[in-house]
Amino acid sequence: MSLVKLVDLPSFGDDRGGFVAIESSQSIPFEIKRLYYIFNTSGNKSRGFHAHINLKQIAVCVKGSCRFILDDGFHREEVILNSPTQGLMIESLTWREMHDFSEDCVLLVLANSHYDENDYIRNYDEFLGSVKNKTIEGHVINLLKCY
Ligand code: T46
Repeated sequence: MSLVKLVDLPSFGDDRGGFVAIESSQSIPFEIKRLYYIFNTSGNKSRGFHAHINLKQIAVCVKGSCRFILDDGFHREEVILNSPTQGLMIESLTWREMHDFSEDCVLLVLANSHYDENDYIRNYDEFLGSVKNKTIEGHVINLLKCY
């Protein structure tokens, strides 16, 4: 299964210009509790390098472009975001890195919970440990279901 899940956002552009309307829990699969945006970026300054324990997010490059790397501890995939009508779903327990920002990039991020520094895993080995624990937990639950 691909790590890169792109969500088509409801787009109502016409000859007056582009137009996208995003509704919480409707056009995106969670309730929006927070949004933030990244701008004034530069191509040689990468960002991210962390995972979240619980947070789910959708990232939309409303202007310009940037390259995302997503990593679930087993696979690593990358995608270039350059469309204001598509959002990249970023699931919990996914390592993310953002590279190659264009100078005009404006990256909007919609999040399903408020800001919590305790939800961040900023060390890659720690991230791999959390993935391993979750995988073992999943196997145990499946085994218990068999009995
Ligand atoms: C993510 C990627 C895509 C806040 O005070 N409130 C907030 O809601 C956020 C997101 C950040 N901050 C503070 C924490 C740092 O002092 O703003 C500063 C910049 O955050 P950070 O270095 O984590 O930014 P990025 O671009 O590396 O990562 C951000 C998000 O933090 C992260 O959740 O998934 O964008």
